[in-house]
Amino acid sequence: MLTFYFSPGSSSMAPHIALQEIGASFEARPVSLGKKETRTPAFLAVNPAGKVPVLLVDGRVLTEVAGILVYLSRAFPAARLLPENDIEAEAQIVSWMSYIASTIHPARRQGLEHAREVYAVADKRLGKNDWAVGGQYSIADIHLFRLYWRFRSSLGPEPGAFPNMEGHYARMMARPAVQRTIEIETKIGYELPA
Ligand SMILES: N[C@@H](CCC(=O)N[C@@H](CS)C(=O)NCC(=O)O)C(=O)O
Repeated sequence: MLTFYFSPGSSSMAPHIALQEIGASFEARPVSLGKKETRTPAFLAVNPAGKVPVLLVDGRVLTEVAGILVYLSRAFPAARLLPENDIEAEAQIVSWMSYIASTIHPARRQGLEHAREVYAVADKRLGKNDWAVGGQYSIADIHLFRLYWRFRSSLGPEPGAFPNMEGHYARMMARPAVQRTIEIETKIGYELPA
């Protein structure tokens, strides 16, 4: 039994996309950032870090986007969100997700110039490849997409500054799981800081 705590458009959007990709049934627990529900005693009892996403797996707590993505990809191998029997590809996925969590995620808060530098590195690393690792769609793509989706409009001014990230964004937006996630989260309503 999976229980998913999420807030529309936030970090939790990445595992939400993965849940839609694998088609797993789960109990959805929307959390309002606007009402500071991540700071309530009830939520802090679940995740002392006071952050979404949280996935309960038969009541056991799993936090952090990367951890939840790895769990979902391994628990539902038929969705092929992680390459099988390919140590190097798996390590590349961990490498991307470490960079995304530690460097891309906090970048916008550190100023526009810094964010643009960080996305330029991601753009170069992605190169002309359709997907982040080994020519196959994976959890690294989902993680990468969510942050670009969130900050894309604020990275301006020049259009075309991140051509590879833009191509990746378009490929992601074409996926039914991404469209479904956005539709569900839009209906609940975004409460993202400007
Ligand atoms: N390192 C965490 C970051 C999660 C995170 O920053 N969540 C934010 C939303 S994007 C949050 O829940 N903030 C609520 C708060 O700080 O009260 C992860 O990868 O899951």
